Amino acid sequence: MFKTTLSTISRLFASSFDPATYTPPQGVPSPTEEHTLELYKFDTCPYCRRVMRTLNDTGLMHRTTLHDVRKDTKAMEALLELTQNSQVPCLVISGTPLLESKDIKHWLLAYNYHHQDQHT
Ligand SMILES: N[C@@H](CCC(=O)N[C@@H](CS)C(=O)NCC(=O)O)C(=O)O
Repeated sequence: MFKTTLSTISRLFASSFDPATYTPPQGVPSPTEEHTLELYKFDTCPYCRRVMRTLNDTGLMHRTTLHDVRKDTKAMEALLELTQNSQVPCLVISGTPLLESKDIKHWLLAYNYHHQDQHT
């Protein structure tokens, strides 16, 4: 019932996105399972801020490890190793990188939908 209501609200306020029927891009872990979450970002990046807002809104922030690629050279090296690219934001889901803020946001909303009882 609660999930149905949430799904309806999110459909109304987040255009056509529905966390209940979301399927991740190929090779990206399913949000229905438990995962470790890491976010590579930097503070003035607007796309990173969008993802940070989603982490805050969903309550997932406290269980996400943040890496600032502008403050931590080791973090930038790790990002380059993972993606062969310096693009942020990059969400690393149990070791698998996901780029593009919109895709990251959708994955997080779906993850929150399936795990909200565990982290609130
Ligand atoms: N379409 C991407 C854009 C991300 C983007 O442009 N990020 C910039 C920082 S604001 C970046 O990482 N630039 C460095 C690079 O691409 O190597 C998204 O929505 O995530």
